[in-house]
Amino acid sequence: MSCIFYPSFILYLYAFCGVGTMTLPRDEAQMLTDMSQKADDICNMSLFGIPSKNNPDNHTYGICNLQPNPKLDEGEIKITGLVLFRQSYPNGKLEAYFMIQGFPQNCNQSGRAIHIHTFGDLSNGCDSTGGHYNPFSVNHPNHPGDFGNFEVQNGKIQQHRPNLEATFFGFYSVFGKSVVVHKSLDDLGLGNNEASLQNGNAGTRLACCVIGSTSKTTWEKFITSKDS
Ligand SMILES: [Cu+2]
Ligand SMILES: [Zn+2]
Repeated sequence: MSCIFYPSFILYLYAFCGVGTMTLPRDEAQMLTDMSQKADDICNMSLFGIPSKNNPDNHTYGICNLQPNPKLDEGEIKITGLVLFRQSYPNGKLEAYFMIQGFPQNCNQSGRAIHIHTFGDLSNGCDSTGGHYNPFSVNHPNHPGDFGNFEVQNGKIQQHRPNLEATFFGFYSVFGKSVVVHKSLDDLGLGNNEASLQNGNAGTRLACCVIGSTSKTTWEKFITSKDS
């Protein structure tokens, strides 16, 4: 249930329209379905400023344009890249392509942690993005944006991740939140200390970006048809 108004809308129908006590003809059932989807759309627009689906192919697309953390020391590596997201409305799973560059060419063995953080606030570089987005008050690595570790090859991360737990729809939408790329491996909660259960001891925030909406055209520009 993605909308806080939606349950009251359905309750209204039951209480005042007697919907729960009769079998509806197909046209009226369809009309109710359409109305509830419209209510959900209005809710998403008013709460998050985005349509539930921002493209006619029933998908919502998102983009995050990674920039180096301006708070890093002078000699630190400069990471840039794109994360492209796609999710079908209303029940599809979020998927993402990670296209990130700037790692040393000789670091093929070391993975890097990537997460969704709470705030889309880059006013103090990546340091103002807060901790991991944790709407259900659970331990790391069970946050919806805990993407885990990414293998670096030839200085780059090029990975597709389907079936992500984060979502674009409803109250827990990750639009406007941030993606952070870390310098170290994520210990996935196995570090035997408090920080491990909060952030996986993933270390310095190398790069970050705010997740915004984008078009199918942009998705197709970067993702070839064989990939999608
Ligand atoms: Cu993080
Ligand atoms: Zn986490």
